Parts: sequence; C-alpha cells; structure tokens
Amino acid sequence: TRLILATRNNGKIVELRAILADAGLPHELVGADAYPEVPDVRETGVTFAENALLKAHALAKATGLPAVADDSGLCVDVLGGAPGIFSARWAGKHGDDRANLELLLAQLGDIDDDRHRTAHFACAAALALPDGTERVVEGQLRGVLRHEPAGAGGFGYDPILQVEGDGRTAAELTADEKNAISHRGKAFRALVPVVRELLG
Ligand code: ITT
Ligand code: NA
Repeated sequence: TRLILATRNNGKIVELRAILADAGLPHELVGADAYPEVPDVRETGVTFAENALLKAHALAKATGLPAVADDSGLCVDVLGGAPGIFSARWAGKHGDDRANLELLLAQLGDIDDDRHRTAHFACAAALALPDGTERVVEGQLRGVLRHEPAGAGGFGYDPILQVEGDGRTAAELTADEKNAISHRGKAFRALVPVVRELLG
C-alpha cells in the first residue's frame, strides 16, 4: 500500500526514503509533490509534534491514504530553544538554509565557550490515517555549534552542528552515518512499528 510522505523538503525526503527502507517498511512511499492539488497546511502548532500532526492529517484527509510527516528544527540552549519550530524561516525566507545558518552564527558570534554553544536537532514523526487515527513520536541529536560551517552533506543547519561524541559536523557524516544517529532516524525508526501495527 501507498504511504504519503507529507513534506516538500527534498533533504528530508532523501533521508526518509533511506531510513524507512532500511527499517524494512514495505510500503510504496510517495512525496507530497505527487499531490500538487493539496494546499500546504499552515503550521500553526506551537510544538514540533503539533505541526507534524497538522501536516500528516492534511495529506491523509485530502488523499484518503495514510500519511507520515516530519516537523523538525534546531534548538539552541542559550537562545531558549530558538529557532526551534521557526528553523525553516529563521532569516525570513522559508527554506533559505544558507541565510538561516549565517544568521544563527551571527547571533552566537561573541560566545566562545563551547559549553554555551550547545544545541540539538529535534524531529517529530507523525502518522495520520484518513479516519483521523494519529500517532506521533520524537527524536533528538545533541551537539555543539561550530563558528564556521563545515561539510557538504545533509541540509539545513548540518554544517554547523558538531555531533556530540563525534568530532565532525552533521554535514561531514555520510548519509548512512547521519541516519543512524539523527533525530530523524530515531523518530522514524520508532514510528515504523506503529505503521506496521496500524497499516499491516
Ligand atoms: P516540510 O514542512 O514540507 O516538511 P520544511 O523545510 O518547511 O518542510 P520544517 O518546518 O520541519 O520543514 O522545518 C525544518 C527546518 O529545520 C529545515 O528547513 C532545516 O532548516 C532544519 N532542519 C530539520 N532537520 C534538519 C537536519 O536533519 N539537518 C539540518 N537542519 C535540519
Ligand atoms: Na515547521
């Protein structure tokens, strides 16, 4: 059966296909771009979980098919958890990854002590069925924010998050290495048994 990936972020789609395939999920995965007539939902939630559920329900309701969604972001401790749910448009324009991370580095500019540059990526993975059934689980990846971007892999803020317990940024990991430890890998691997239980 078909499972909709309720996202238009290509970086996420690439990772989700690999994570869900590696977890042995047998479903045919179709991105939201296959349903251009379905309008993007307004992300009015105040948590990652609420926004992930909004996105999953919108696609499930509109298509009559089960849908999974990802809401994610970077939470910086010294900024009280910001950018958080506003990560995709921190510098103003939605999805401008380069501007977003440059602004964040500028905001942390004069903080030299790594103990004050701690942060984590967070991901909420939601499943919604057309009948309104819903489940949501979360994952995190902790690290320290570098002063300069490094690495060409991944997307978003990956070049500036140095992964805890590893010397490298998330953008310096291979795709498989990132998925094995990432917020998204953790959340969606936790969602897989739920998908199996509800969809068979
Ligand atoms: P959809 O709503 O269509 O899924 P989006 O990009 O708008 O796409 P979000 O609202 O969840 O999705 O915003 C996620 C942002 O958080 C993303 O644009 C990145 O800036 C950041 N982010 C999320 N996961 C990340 C990761 O694994 N590595 C680096 N940055 C990440
Ligand atoms: Na969001």
